[in-house]
Amino acid sequence: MKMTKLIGIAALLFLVQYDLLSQEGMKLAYDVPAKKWTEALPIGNGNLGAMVYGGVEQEHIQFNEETLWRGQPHDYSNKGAGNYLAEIRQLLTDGKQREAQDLATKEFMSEPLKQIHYQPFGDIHINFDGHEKYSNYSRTLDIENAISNVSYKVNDVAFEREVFSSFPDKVMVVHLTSSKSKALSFKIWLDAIHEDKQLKTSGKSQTLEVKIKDGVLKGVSTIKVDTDGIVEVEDGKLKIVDASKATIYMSAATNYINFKDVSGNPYQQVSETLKGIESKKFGKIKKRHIKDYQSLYNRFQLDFGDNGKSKVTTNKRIYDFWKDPNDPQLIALYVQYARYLMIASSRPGSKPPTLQGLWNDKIKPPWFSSYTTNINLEMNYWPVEVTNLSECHEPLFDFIEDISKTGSIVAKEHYNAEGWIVHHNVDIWRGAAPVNASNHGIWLSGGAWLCSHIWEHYLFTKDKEFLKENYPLMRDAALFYSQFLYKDPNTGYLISSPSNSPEIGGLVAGPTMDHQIIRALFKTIVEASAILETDHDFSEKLKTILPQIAPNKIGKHGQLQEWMEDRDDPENHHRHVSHLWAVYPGKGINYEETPELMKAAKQSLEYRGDNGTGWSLAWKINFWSRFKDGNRAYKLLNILLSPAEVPERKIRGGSYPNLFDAHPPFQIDGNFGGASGIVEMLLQSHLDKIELLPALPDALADGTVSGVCARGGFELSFTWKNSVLQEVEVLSKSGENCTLVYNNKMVEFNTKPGKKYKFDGFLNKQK
Ligand code: FUC
Repeated sequence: MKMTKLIGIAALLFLVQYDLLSQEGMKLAYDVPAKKWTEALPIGNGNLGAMVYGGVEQEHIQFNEETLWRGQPHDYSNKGAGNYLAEIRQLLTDGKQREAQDLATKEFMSEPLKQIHYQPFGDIHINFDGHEKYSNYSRTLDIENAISNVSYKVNDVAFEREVFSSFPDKVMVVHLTSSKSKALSFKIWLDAIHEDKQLKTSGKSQTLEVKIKDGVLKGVSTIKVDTDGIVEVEDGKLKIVDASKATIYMSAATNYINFKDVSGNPYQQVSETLKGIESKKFGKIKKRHIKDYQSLYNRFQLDFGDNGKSKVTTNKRIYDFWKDPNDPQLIALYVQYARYLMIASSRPGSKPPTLQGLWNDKIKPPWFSSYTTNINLEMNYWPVEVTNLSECHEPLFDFIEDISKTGSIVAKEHYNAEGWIVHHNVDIWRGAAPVNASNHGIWLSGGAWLCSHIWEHYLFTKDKEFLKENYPLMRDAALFYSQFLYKDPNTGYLISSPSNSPEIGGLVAGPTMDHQIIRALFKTIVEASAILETDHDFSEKLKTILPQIAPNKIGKHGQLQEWMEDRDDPENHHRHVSHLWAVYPGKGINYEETPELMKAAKQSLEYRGDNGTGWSLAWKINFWSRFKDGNRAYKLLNILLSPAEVPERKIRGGSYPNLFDAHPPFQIDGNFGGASGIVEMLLQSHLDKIELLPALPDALADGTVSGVCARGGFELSFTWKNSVLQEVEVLSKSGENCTLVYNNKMVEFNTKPGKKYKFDGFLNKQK
């Protein structure tokens, strides 16, 4: 009898948990239309993205297609640069940094020196005459369904708008309805801020063609209206009258095929895409969109509870969070929003998200809206494996493959080496040579860092086929470094020279970061070649090189040295914290194997301070989580989730009203890095075991997470209350041995693929 009662209570608790997990309120919500771009709401299908303003009389939807850039196929390498490598190194060895930098500026940089910009594509404008007086306005981004909604009333008629970008059907969709028949009338047209543009309007569709200044790319986009009303053409615009519903489908394409080929036919692509949906009704397209989106989104759920603030508009929540960081649902929303942005900007077959993701409205966007590899591009992908979006990692692997080709030319021309290398910036033409200026452009660990993503994907999925397929990319990167590393005449160690510690201290010999990353790559090759039973000799060679690489060192301030020399300035609050790479995302410095270095790394982070640009704050959240200081990590989260545009705050970094990360200006990396830092508070698996709640902040004392992934091919669900673990379930996907750790308790067990294992809060096995 008693037993049945207990089971009943357990079932009830289970249901309560599931109620908690239903994720109501996973929405960004506003009670006014967007005035600025950073108030508008992003949608995307990996390739076609837009920002929806939600205006009442005038709707504005600014859109992008990811392959519209300036420039043309171009190899940025500088033929003969390698002839100066030895001299630059010698000048650095002799302490003549200025001369080394000058010579490198003159002879070693890419041709041309600068890369090119990602471009906005166009704008959809919709005018609704007579809607100037309205009530009941609401604007949301529903991130459970990936739909942006607008609703309001004019007199007694309710108007609704849904906007989404469909991955399965490759179109953007705007669906408009009125509650009263024939009450919906509007004008719709395309436009663009490009000088060279043309419009053609006929029947129920309009086509925009844009040609990019300073480049060979052109873009074509078509809107097509499906409505129960009447469609006319007036003043070059489509005019819809007497409708109760209307759906606008939009397709866009360019002539870009790949970084060497621009022979595509965008007219044909656009018309084929629109033909593909001709026989489908809006309802079906919406259903397919939601199903596709949720097949990724629903895999991971996170609940920290809801103290009622989820009912407040998102812009106000951000403001309130600054003053009182007590809004646990906002933290869960932040993580899910990052996953939403990832699904919207990185799908198989698409390009990786740029510095601004898929979204850019400027002809000259900040930092070209390209790919910066000395932190930003990699940070974009930090949450992807752990939050169960493994497939979204694919565009980065395609990117690595491209860059290994251009990078092999650079390896040869600049370093007389085999293999491949990429420096700190890459554009759509896959430039791999050092750009901009020698003091920060010549940075050497880009290739190795990118390769760590291949390895991480393998560790999370245990997909041996994937490893086999991508191993040559990692091996060729390692081959480059095995030939590039240089025996420092001053210390006898192998060092990376010339290079820099990202954006601090100029061109130098032997920045700590490079050595950490190169060491990690070599260790990966040793492990991967053993798993794949290949490349024995190369692996043996790397084993002999590894101990010769300059080690991490502790300096006179108790800090981890950023350079070979003990010259760190404790007053330097620079945004980059590159020498802590081995703490996160690397694992070479950790409490178990290298406690002294961990202490020094923590000291370095203390010196750097708590402020920073958006991505810098996000990185620090991950660091403090690895240092197992959840409350400190939460303090950084408080800064990241505070309003970016309140002058009296006097702090850079924060969030815009649409929850986009502010560098400032907008840069998407902080959204992704912030999300990964939050998950890192709950679970860490970098040391061959799964540690639960390793850095739980007091502010997140109660919660449930499900579908969170760990290295070794595991998926976990667990619950905690009053900061104490209650129960855990582990799904083994590949049958590896599993080690769980919580609060100084450890349990090890064998697993079978597809089986689940349950434990109570003391890690006692449950049936
Ligand atoms: C690096 C950073 C900047 C910015 C830029 C895109 O150069 O130092 O802060 O994020 O990338």
